[in-house]
Amino acid sequence: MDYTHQEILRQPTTWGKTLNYLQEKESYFSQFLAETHDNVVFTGCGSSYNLSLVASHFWQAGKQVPAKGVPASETFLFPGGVFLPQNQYLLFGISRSGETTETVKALQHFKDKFRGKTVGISCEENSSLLKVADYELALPFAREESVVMTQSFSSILLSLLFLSLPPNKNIDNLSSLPKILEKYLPSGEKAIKDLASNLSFDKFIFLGNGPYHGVAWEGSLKLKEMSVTPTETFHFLEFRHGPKSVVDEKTLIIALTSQRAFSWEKEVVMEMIDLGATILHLGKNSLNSSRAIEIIFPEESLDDFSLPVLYLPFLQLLGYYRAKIKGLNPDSPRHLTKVVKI
Ligand code: F1P
Repeated sequence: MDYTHQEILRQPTTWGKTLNYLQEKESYFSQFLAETHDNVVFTGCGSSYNLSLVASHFWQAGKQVPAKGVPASETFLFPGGVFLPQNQYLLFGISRSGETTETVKALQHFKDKFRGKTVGISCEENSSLLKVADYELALPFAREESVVMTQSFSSILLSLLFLSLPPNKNIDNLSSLPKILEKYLPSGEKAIKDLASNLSFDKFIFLGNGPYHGVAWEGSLKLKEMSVTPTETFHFLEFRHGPKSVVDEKTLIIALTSQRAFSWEKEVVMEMIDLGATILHLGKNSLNSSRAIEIIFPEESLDDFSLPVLYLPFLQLLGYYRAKIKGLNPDSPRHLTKVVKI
């Protein structure tokens, strides 16, 4: 078993370690959460940017504070579109390595030009990012050998979910996740491996709304990075406005449905089935269609706060098995390195 696969399957254990870490550090977190700020920005590169998209949705919805996720390069190339000089910010820099040039530069530039405090989140304790930041979240137990982000991504997301907990939720909403993931991984992995082996698909479309949209982008990036497969990502209803023209019998749509908008999302999926698409559906409720391969999580405790992170390991496995069936090495993705330094 190569290390990318091992690290994907190790996520129930790593999530348990993450949740323990978060409870231990809760008083430290309250320090930066108490910093005066009227806006929150999450930033990173690649998978860490996708993470920023998910985190920003939960933060605004949970904390009722304006929040956005932006690529690190935007914060210093087009700062006027990200920050306002008169506002006070909490800027989260996300980087597994803590050495990605753009992300370190994003925090340095912000500290020079704008008002507020910075929080660095990394798996590397002595990294440049954590040295630049005012506050830090270090997750060394989520380190990985894989070039692409797997357990590091889901562990950092779990941490940001914890920090964004709305008043009506507590860590109990997250503490059941390791056991639930452990329960579904074996059957989910088999379904994903079978589907990934179907070489008739030549188009892969990821659909996700709200907090699932950043997860859709991450699943799309995993498939692209590991298996060198062109992919696209949309919000469900956006897919009707033109992009659906590509749908045919060779199209696989990866539908990450929600609880809140399931009826809207199901309508789009059924339309695409009529156009010939096959569906990989991750959700809480079944589509009840023979054209959908489904991994359903019916647990009462799961909702739109906890389901997005639960979908991740299965999306990672799709990229992993697609790479394997194409004779590629997921541990060494084409053209990629673990860190981009410029
Ligand atoms: C960011 C990143 C990854 C990408 C690849 C290269 O790394 O762009 O998102 O998948 O591994 O590095 P980091 O800033 O999170 O260390």
